[in-house]
Amino acid sequence: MVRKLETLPRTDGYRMPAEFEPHAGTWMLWPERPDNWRLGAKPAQHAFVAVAQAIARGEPVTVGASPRQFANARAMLPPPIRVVELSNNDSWMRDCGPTFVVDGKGGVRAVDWVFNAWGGLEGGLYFPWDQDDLVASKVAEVERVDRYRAPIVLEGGSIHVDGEGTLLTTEECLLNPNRNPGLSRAGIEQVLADYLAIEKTVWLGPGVVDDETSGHIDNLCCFVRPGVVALTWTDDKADPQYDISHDAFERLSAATDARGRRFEIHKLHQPGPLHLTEEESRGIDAVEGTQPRLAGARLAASYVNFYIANGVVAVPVFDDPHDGEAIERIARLFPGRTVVPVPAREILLGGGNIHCITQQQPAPRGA
Ligand code: KQY
Repeated sequence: MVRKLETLPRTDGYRMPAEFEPHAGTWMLWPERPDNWRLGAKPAQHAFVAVAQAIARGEPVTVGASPRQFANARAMLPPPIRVVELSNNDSWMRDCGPTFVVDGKGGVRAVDWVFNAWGGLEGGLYFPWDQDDLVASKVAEVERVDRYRAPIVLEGGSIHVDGEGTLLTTEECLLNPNRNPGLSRAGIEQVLADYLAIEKTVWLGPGVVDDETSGHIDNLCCFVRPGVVALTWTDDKADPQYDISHDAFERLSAATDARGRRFEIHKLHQPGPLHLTEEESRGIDAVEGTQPRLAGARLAASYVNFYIANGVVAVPVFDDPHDGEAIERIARLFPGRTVVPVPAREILLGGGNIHCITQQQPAPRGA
């Protein structure tokens, strides 16, 4: 029986492991909505297949697809990738999927956050989002893991942890009134402590320019290992990203983590800036209630949105002059893993990237 638990993960001995710890597998969702993905989502579907294939080099991958798209997803994805029917409103498993926690004694459980499509009726990206909000509980059922329903709105892309008690996030997102208007900074830190066993939250300010998630941390800065982070960067003073990245650098330089370490910060120069083309914009359906995608809009492109899997790092690339340097730097940061560059512009056009469409399920630890 899969239980919905009323206790707290931390008091039950559970913590959120880091992404770079061993995985049992990766969960994804299949893109289809034509008001977010151009040309009926066909180019995005090919990009998602490439991401799934890159990750499957190192661990099992499961892709959830709606009843309408199940047969197509099954046909397009290689046989080793498991496809399960899973209703959804869109394909951002990082944000609507579960955050898994482990107890070091072989136990794995799921934290199921409230999801409101990045802001609900005040700046959210679509309505309804009811099927997305059920995804975490359905994944927990499929995996037979007990689940905690957390009392706050939170997307997985808005947090990164080092597995040793430190959490990175942004004020732009977690303090945004369209997420948890009744909760103070201290109140949010308490929930992160209770549900993920976090001892120290490190707050950065705004996220990447024009990131429609309200500045998710997973596009700005991530852990490479405890005490070591990668930060998106630009040296162009005329770019609004310049002040954002420099502010993040200063905050990180002044901070210590839960173990008292100072951060080693590695800069990854951003691509572009990249913008939506006229042709790309024309391929996206206009729908009332969904944010329009206008030609010329800046895309929130960042190499930091990579995904760390067993033996593999899947890195978004954009056919951009900065791709090569980003791949080299990330390869140096992960000496024990193969860096797999994945052409990711089609994912970026939907508003996120590789990290946003994946969710790790940790391997049971200490079993
Ligand atoms: O980047 C993400 N974590 C999600 C982006 C959602 C975009 C919805 N159109």
